[in-house]
Amino acid sequence: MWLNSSKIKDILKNEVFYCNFDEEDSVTLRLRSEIVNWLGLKLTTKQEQATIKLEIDNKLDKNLEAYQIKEQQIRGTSSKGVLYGFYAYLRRKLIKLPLEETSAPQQALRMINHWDQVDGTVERGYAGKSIFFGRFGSNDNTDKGSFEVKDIGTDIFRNDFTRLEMYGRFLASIGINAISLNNVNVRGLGTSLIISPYIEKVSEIAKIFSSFGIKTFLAVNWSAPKIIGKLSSSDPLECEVRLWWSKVISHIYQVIPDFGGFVVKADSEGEPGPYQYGRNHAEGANMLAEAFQAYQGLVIWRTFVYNSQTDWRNRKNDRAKAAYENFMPLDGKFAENVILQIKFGPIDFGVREPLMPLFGALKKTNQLMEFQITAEYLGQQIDLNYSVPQWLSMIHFSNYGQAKDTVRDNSPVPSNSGFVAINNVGMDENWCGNKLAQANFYGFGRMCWDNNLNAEQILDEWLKLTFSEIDAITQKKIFTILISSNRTYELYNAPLSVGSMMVPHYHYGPAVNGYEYDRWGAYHFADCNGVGVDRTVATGTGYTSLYEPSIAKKFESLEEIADEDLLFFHHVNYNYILHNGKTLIQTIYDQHFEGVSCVKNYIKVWQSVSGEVDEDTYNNVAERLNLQLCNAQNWCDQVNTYFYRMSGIDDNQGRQIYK
Ligand code: GCV
Repeated sequence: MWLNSSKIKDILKNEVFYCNFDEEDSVTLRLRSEIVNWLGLKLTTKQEQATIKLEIDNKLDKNLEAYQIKEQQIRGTSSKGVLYGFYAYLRRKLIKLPLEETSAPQQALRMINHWDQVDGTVERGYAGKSIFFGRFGSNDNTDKGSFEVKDIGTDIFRNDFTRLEMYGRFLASIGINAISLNNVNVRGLGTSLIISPYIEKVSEIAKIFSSFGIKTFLAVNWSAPKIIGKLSSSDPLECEVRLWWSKVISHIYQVIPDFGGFVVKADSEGEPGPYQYGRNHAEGANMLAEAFQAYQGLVIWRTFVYNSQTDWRNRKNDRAKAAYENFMPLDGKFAENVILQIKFGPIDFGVREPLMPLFGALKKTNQLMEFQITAEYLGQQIDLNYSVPQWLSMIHFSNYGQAKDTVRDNSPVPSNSGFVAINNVGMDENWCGNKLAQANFYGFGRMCWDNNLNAEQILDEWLKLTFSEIDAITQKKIFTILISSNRTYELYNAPLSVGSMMVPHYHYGPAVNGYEYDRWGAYHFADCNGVGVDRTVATGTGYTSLYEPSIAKKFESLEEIADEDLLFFHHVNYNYILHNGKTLIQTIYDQHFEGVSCVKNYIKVWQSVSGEVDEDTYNNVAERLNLQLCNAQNWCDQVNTYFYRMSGIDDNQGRQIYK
């Protein structure tokens, strides 16, 4: 990963650190341990012997997480600020930037979610087994497409605290300050993580993260009162249900005094929720919030609520509208310690989706914007996909103001707002399955801290830190591949934002009609004349009206909409001429052939770095690039053949389409 301790040790071997902390807490102890134990460097108690001084200065900034680096001095508003300053200092040293920086995070909550399950599997995980759960030593990737959790009957925790300490360090070094450990689909034994004897074990993990300035959260099953409390109901307005939750929460705080709170997926994809009792989501969330109030705990409530029993026959049904329709009427009704966790797009982390219209529209509700680092729909860490450019385009999209600001400014308690992402790590040797997928993990943290960094800067930093031993030309080659990889993936995937043409459930590889007649609400409506989802007010589902009028007008109008957003909003004929001057069908063909040729080019470029990067990395990426080429070719062939058969229109360049 990006923190090479032997390299850092080498650069700093002549330095002597001095820590001036009036009060010691777990973070200051961690800082000392990072210097002495992790890096093996010198720490003195005598100021005059020091060459680098670490100190807390509570007047430094309004923001408690801020830091300042000035030559050989690292100051923070709090111990957490010093910790962030310390890692920033290492970063600047490693990539040879001037030792001058004053910085504070732009998003208050910078959170990682895990979809890890107590049997050691990871839902949508592509880097081996869970780092938290499962038996020690088991290192195979069990993602075979079945997400049933099996009770394993013995200790459900992996107890690999060395790895967790490393993980805490990676997280803190990019500014992450909150983490949830378990899958939001909380099943089987996972439901009991919030009670003894499991919560005591969670506390051991939480202690490690606390020392890195990170609060631990757990995902909960809404029906826990029935399932583990053995009550007859989980109705949020029932006294005995409220009492049950408050007892559970009070016990959690006895065991983990700085526990962060709960993450809740309710009434979503078969998970239980307040709708079962005729209650709305504010009533559900506020009931938990009340129990958390005394402890400053948070309820992070997901808005991924849609009808997963959609009737595909009715073209007015529109899953894209679901979160807005469920949550917009509740704006202002949530307690101050409730935060809505909202996916960045209206469907599900597709390679091209517009910004979810709740951003900018919600004015009185705390918000977190949700991203997916684990590449479920983006090539599953087999295909290269540096996704930071896509994420940045979301946070800078303006619907009543840029999303990065509206998330904070429209949250009544700005400290209860920010960004969150499902991470891509597991027990694999290089943490992410594909070494180059580490760039997304790094990039997410950096984007949360500084919203104004661009994708190139972040990638450049990551490359310089991770591949410090290789020359600038080789670094540039890897840079060129990665910076274009999100666009390349888009080129050979479902065309022009229409989405959802992948193998159902598994979500890797093409299946053009895989979801077309299914219940999940993700359709492309291709016929012999054209393709795309009509979401206009004039003739379609009316989804465009959910945006600010000027944006709505752009999406509604064929003249104004950008080509790449076209099929998300409009159903158009194959002969329709796009802004690029070509017909829709020709654009589909061209993009798919181009996508394949980009991957072929990546393979050539990668071959040219052989001998420059270490052998493990070389082989790891080479193997995956070959798989990516098969995938890209498969997408190209299936999509082009499908649309040729639908339209009967030839490619104007006579390339191979299987007829
Ligand atoms: C954890 C998608 C994924 C599911 C995931 C869900 C969610 O539907 O395919 O695996 O469930 O999103 O975000 O809750």
